[in-house]
Amino acid sequence: MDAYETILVETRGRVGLVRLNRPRAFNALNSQLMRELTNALTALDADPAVGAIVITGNERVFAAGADIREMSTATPVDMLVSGYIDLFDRIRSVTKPIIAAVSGWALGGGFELAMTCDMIIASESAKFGQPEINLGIIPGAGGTQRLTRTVGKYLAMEMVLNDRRLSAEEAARWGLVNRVVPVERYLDEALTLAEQLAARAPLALRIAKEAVNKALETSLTEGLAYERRVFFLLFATEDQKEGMQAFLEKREPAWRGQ
Ligand code: CO8
Repeated sequence: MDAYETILVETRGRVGLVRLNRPRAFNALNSQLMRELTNALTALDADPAVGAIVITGNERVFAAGADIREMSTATPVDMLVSGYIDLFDRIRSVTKPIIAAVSGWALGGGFELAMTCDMIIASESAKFGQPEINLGIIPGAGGTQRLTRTVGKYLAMEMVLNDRRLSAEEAARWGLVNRVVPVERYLDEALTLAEQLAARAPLALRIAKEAVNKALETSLTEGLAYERRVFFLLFATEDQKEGMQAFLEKREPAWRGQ
C-alpha cells in the first residue's frame, strides 16, 4: 500500500477499509485527502484480492465537508484547474461495491461522498446535511442531484436551500441509508455487509452495480434494454455455468471471476 497522510487503508479478508483521518479538522475533505482517497480506491479496485470496499470516518464525524480553510480564497479557475471535484467522478467509476459507514456528521462534501457510495450504513448518531448555503455557495459534488433523486424535490429543497439536517432515523425513513445500527456496531455491520458482497460472483456483482446505477441515468426503455444486454452477457461467463451447476448439484458455487 502507498503511504498516506490523511487516510488509513487496510484490508480485512477480501474487504478494503479506508478511514478518513483528519480528526482535528473533522475529516474535512482537503485536496490532499481527496487525492489520497481516490488513489486508494483505484488501487483497491484494481486488486483482485479485494471484492468490496468500506469508507468510514470515526464515531464523531464521517466528514464535515470540503475544507473551508483551503477553499476560502479560491477563484473559479483554481476550482476548475485543481480537478478537485472531478475526483468524485473517479470514485463513481470504481467497479466494486463501496459502502459508507457513517457515524456523526456527514455534511456538505462529506454527505456527497457518502451518497457517491453504493450503500450507507449509519450509526444512531449519524447526522446528514448540505449546509453550503450558510457559506454563500451550493453543493458542488452531486448534492443537488443525488439527494433530489433519492428524497424528491421538496425535502431536497429544504435541505439545500435552508440547511435542514436529518437524523439517522429520518435519513432511513427517506431511503437515504440502508439501515441504522447502534454506534458500537456501525463499522462491524458495514464490514459484514462488505464481506457478503465480496464473496459473491465478481462479474455479476460488477454488472449489477452498473445496471442499478444506470436506472438513475436513463429512461425506463433504455434502462431495460441495457439490463437485457448485460443479462445476456453474463451467460458468457464461467461463473454463470458454475452458479447454475452448483445449484443443480446442491453445493456452494466456487466463483472464479471469469
Ligand atoms: N473545513 C475546515 N475545517 C473544518 C470543517 C470544514 N468543513 N468543519 C470543521 N472544521 C474544523 C473547525 O474549523 C475546527 O477547527 P479548529 O479547532 O482548528 O478551530 C474543528 O474542525 C472543529 O470544529 P468546530 O469547533 O466547529 O466543532 P463543533 O463540534 O462545534 O461543530 C460541525 C462541528 C457542525 C461539523 C462544524 O464544524 C461545522 O459546521 N463545520 C462546517 C460544515 C460545513 O459547512 N460543511 C460544508 C463545507 S462546503 C462543502 O462541502 C462544499 C462541497 C463542494 C464539493 C465537494 C468537495 C469535497
